[in-house]
Amino acid sequence: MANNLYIAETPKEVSEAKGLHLITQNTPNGQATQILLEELADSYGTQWTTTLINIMTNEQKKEWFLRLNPNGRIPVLVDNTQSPPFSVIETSAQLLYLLKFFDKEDKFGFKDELERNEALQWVFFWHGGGAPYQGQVNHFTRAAPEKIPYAINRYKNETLRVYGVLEIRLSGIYADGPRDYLAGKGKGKYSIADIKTWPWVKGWERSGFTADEMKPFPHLMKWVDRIAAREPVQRGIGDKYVQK
Ligand SMILES: N[C@@H](CCC(=O)N[C@@H](CS)C(=O)NCC(=O)O)C(=O)O
Repeated sequence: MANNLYIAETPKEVSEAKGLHLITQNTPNGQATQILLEELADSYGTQWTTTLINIMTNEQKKEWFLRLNPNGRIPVLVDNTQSPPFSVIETSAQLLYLLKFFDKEDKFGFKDELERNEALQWVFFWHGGGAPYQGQVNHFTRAAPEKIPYAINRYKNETLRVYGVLEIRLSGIYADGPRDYLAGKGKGKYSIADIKTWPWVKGWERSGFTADEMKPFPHLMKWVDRIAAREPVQRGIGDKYVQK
């Protein structure tokens, strides 16, 4: 198959990248893939290169970008070790791709099929039921040209509701007691389910929620701190991904 992913306008650092290449911006969606790459680097020495773009300039709507992701959104992960190079769109699909090809020991996934499915359940839950709603909170509270109370309340309430779902899960109130992570037996194991969800939930304050509004979610708040303490997580949201 011919390689039609790259054209003359494609930035050279993208078209000439040799291995894994991530095109990202340091947003919650970008951070999910950034964090897993940093985790894989620590566990396996995985290497990749990164292009930072600024979505405010609409770089992601240009043809060179749409060839990599017709959806015109970051992040995009291109695997240039495949022939032809293989582009992966959507954060959750990127996490699954990285698990499949770069996490041979299932450190961030599971060998057991039921645990593996459990991780998928929480990845899908956040991909479809969390991120889009908290994203709308951010839009209507920070970016919208007018403040529309109906929209702000609707998306804030739905985001609080899904925080409540995570709290039920982590508190184990209807199961076997508290757990440390979203998926896995017993107290769970840190996995792509947490990596997908955490970059959004950790931004509760930035999304305009108050400490009072977060009070009903003590297990969720502890989970936020537990994951924040990981060094690769700090790198995955850190300076390296901030455009200078
Ligand atoms: N479902 C997508 C969402 C990606 C997304 O919404 N990216 C945002 C930044 S967080 C973006 O690129 N926005 C710019 C735009 O929509 O033009 C994913 O999980 O990758």
